[in-house]
Amino acid sequence: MTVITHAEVLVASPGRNFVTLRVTTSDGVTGLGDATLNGRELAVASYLRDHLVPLLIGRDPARIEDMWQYLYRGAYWRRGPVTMTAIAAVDTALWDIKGKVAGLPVYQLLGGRSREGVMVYTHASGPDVPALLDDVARAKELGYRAIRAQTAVPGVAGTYGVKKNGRYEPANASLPEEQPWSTEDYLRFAPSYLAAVRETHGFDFHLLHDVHHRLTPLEAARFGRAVEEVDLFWMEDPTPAENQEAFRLIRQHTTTPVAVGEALTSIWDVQHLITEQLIDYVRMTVVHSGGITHLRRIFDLAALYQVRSGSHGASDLSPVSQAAAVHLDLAIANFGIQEHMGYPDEVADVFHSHVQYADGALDVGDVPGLGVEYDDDAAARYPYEPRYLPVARRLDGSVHDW
Ligand code: CS2
Ligand code: MG
Repeated sequence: MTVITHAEVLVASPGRNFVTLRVTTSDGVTGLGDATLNGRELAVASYLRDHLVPLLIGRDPARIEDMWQYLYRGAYWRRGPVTMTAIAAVDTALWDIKGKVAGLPVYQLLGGRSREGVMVYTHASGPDVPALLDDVARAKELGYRAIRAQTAVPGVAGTYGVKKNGRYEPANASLPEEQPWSTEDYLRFAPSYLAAVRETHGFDFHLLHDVHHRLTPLEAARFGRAVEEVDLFWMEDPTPAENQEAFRLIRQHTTTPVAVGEALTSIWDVQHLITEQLIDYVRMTVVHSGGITHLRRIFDLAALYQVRSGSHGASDLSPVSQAAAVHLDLAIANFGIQEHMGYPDEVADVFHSHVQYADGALDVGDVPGLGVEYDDDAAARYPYEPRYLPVARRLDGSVHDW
């Protein structure tokens, strides 16, 4: 019988930190899984190295569902980003192995293509409205059919989602940067710049906006109403998702579609959001939600309620996650949209991926497995460096949700 003979936890920082699990079988087949948890990378590396890798050795790599149940139920302690990211890494690596053994791309194992390519949204941003409008023009020229628009709130230094020197990388400091926040200023300003995007660039593309957990339920309801005329594809994470009742209140006041999920990790975290139809898009990822196996289960539940997928695809999800997401997006019936933020240039030195962008969509080739290889020699040139996400403080100095 083929068994898992070893599993390595690879930590590298090509422009930003990534944790990768590589599982090897007795037949010499390897599979990759992303295990990156932005700003808490080494916690997952330890969970894998110290607790999961010893459990993998000698097990059958073909039993993906059983492995998921074994690692999830076997931990006794349930859910949470560290556990679910570690399980995701194992799960994704086993799908990669299964594809390579079968000689098929992973999307074929998931039921085959439901579509030609995966519609993506990219980020447009700028320090002020004219710069944002130019960036939207740039994205349109690149063929994107869906664009997320963010700009800095005047007087609020360091607003999330805005590029610096041509790139947006939120985990930018060796200790968390503290950024000011003013909900009042944001609420006054944001609807007007989204309207400016429509005035300048029209309605022939999907416009998205990330609220990044900043509002109270009533503020989010007001915001959703204020932007109804700009026809948002979605408003993302309008409130922190721990309080799920909030979305019922938002729904009562606005028809602006709602997307939630990047900080959630399991089907139980979104169960009521989905079954009570409080959201329109479930925005979880392979890496933080227990892998392909578990995210497929979430998307299938969502399909029963006409909730569509909208996978998180920020630069802190490695190209292994990105490839896994695209395979899943290609296969599921209720695909909505996939985020495509892009990576620092160095990332391609370490991860050789077959995911390709063309005409507003991502696709994978017909390479068996996920279609990503890891370059150890290149990775050795990029050692881990501590990097943290920022922390937000209101103008009176108290901590806010970042
Ligand atoms: C953002 C992310 O892509 C998004 O929608 O919310 O950039 C998020 O801030 C990071 O993934 C956090 O690690
Ligand atoms: Mg977001």
